[in-house]
Amino acid sequence: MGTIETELGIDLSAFWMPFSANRQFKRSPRLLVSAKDMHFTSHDGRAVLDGTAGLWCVNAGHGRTKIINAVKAQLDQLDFAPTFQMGHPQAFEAAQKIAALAPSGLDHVFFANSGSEAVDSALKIALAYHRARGEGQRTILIGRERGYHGTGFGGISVGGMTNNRKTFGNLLPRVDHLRHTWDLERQAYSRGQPEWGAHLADELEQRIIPLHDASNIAAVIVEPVAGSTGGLIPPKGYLERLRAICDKHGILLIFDEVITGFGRLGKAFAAEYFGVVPDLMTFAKGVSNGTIPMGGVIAHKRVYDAFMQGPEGAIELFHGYTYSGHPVAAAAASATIDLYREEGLFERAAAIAPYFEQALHSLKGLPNVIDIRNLGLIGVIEVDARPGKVGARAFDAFVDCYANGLLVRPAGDTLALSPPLIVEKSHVDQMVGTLGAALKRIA
Ligand code: PXG
Repeated sequence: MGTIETELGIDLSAFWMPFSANRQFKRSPRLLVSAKDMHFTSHDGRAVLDGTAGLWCVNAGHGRTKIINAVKAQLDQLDFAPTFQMGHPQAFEAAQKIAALAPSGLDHVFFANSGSEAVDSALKIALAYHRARGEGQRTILIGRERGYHGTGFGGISVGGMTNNRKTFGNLLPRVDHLRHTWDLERQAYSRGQPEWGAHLADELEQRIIPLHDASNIAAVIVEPVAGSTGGLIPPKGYLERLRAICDKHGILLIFDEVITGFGRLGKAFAAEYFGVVPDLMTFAKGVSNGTIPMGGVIAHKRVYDAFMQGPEGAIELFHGYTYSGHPVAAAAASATIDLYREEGLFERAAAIAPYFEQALHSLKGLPNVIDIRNLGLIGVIEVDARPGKVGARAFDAFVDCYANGLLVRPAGDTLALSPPLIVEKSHVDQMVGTLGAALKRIA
């Protein structure tokens, strides 16, 4: 194996980086070596404003003492304990706190270690739920175009990102997709939820159900706001309609709240923000402020109760992970949720969201910008693709921003901003200023 040296004296060759252009990166690395509050420090000693909360996860900002101390104390107290037919206090405590944040009725928390595991867990719970109720023929899963549900086989099957699907051959059978909800012509530069598009939910009842028959469909899974494929904001009334159609036909509705959970929209969950309560909800990322991997599924009481049948000594759900409810992750989650509450961070996000919206939309008219969309502390700038080079323009803008002290997240030809909820107006000004200058420079 060849070695790739950096100024830091670190060999970069062994790490096969996820979702990355490995060769390009290793020729021109961007290493982050420390972080505090709103900033990273780069390997060449520069402060880099974190415009993306890491990967949408560091919602309370970096290096938060309360969480760090909880993790340290937990490691001293109990480093690991099984949760299969055993238990430890931290998992129960974290589950209580998470359930308390969720809309009423979503009362039971199943732990995984990532968003991808959370999604696969939710899909399996949906299938097992119908079986437990004597409707085992309900096995069809409905996702949506441009959905991202992580990288497990379940997640990429219900997901609708071409690049995640095309390479791997075997996807889950018996999956179908709703169309996505973005329409440049009718929605461009919408502030918050677009007015147009609620009727797109009717496709479930007008095309999908007539094709497969409702009695065969287990669940519909959507991100309330599609994050990774460029911040697609649900049209007004769309999620409500999906909920109504699912109810009418006995289909479970799953919200993938891996990005929208824990304050991103200024409420604990998007379900609360939109006033639409799903049957199952996934979470990850912000649950532990990105410190220790954790994810999971919050199940409605009626879903959980359907499993709690039969002999009491029987295992109700044959599913779980060695690290489900890991004590250190659970301690991190408990401390994180306490911190969100003590500092009123969800309310803070809601309070600064209008300023963020105003600032983002000031970028309208810059070279190649074709759309700007936002909700809560999610902001997305869409640029026109360079002919024959999809994604190149956004990637160049990302590199330019990084060189100028700002981390943004490119995805296709979009640039996403999703700052920690502690963001101040001055940070918003810096983000928009740096991004605007980058868009001009790389035009
Ligand atoms: N569901 C959703 C909605 C997500 O956004 C996952 C599941 C998978 O989570 P894990 O923890 O397995 O990665 C995600 C992950 C980006 C970006 O830049 C988004 C994610 C991950 C990495 C980058 O948009 N979302």
